[in-house]
Amino acid sequence: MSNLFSQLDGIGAKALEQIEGASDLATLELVRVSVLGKKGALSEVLKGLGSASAEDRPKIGAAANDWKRKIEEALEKKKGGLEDQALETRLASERIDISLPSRGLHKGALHPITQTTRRIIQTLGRLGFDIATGPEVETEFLNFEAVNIPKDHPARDMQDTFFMGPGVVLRTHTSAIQMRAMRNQKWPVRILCPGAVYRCDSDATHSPMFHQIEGLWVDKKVSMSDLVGVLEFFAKEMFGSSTKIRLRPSFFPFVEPGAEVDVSWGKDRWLEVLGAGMVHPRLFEMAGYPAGEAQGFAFGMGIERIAMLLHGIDDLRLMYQGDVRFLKQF
Ligand code: FA5
Repeated sequence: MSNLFSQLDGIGAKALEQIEGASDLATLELVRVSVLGKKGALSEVLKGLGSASAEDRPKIGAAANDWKRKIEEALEKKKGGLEDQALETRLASERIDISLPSRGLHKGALHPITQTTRRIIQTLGRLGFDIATGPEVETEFLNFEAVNIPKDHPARDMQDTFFMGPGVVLRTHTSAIQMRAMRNQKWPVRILCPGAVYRCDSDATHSPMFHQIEGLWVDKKVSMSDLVGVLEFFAKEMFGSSTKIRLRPSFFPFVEPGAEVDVSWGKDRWLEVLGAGMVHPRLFEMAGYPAGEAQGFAFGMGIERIAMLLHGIDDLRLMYQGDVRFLKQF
């Protein structure tokens, strides 16, 4: 009997042992090539087949095939095991902990000034006010003369003006919109005029560009007590139902009488929030309303001022710096 049988058995047994001991897929592949490859141990043995007897040859061939099948099966089985193991390891290292808090979406939000403007408009809108707007670059006439601030009037100093050219200014208050609206529409009028205004002014509570909202109510019979009623409603809606208001006599050329209006803040503090008064007859004249027939009140407030009060912001410049840490809080 040819010793090829014992050689085959030796190769086969050794291969099975190596397969069993392989610790990874690369090692396993080396074993496969060294045994079953073209120049592998099995092929080498079969090269000696010519010297075997005619009777042994088919038996050796069958034994070789037998070993080949066994080795292939062992390789397959081991490969499956190693692959499962590799997958386990990968899954363990890449595992997603779904209980961790998410990173969250970066949601945009409205700027506090926009939020405050909308809230003011919503609140007063419930009393039937419409919205009126006007240009930021305004005629000196509508910004000043038409609202009773003549050329050399000292009130012009109160609103240090940016001039754009002869007779053209950046509007210094939303009262300019009020005047435009009165000239463009018949009375009765009940409007809110929001917008940006400009003054040469800059510190923690003053900005060269800020926002105002003007209220104007003109009808046949409108009195100071209507103004107080509207402002009381506004203050309670904005700052809480126990809020009180206080009017202090003040001067604005476009109203007579005029007042500065404070809201109660905490126990015994008062904070100024707006200017107001009964529309000066001169403005009705400028608007072309029939003499002596129309009555009205107007008020104007700084929106930044209201936003600062609502949110406890102590420096108005924060609102223009675009700092996300600040803006995120609204
Ligand atoms: C006016 O501008 C009047 N037109 C308001 C008015 C309208 C009175 C209608 C009567 C009738 P004043 O200059 O006080 O008034 O400004 C009104 C508000 O704007 C102030 O109370 C303040 O809150 C705000 N304000 C004024 N200047 C600045 C500034 N530089 N920066 C930020 N807010 C300001």
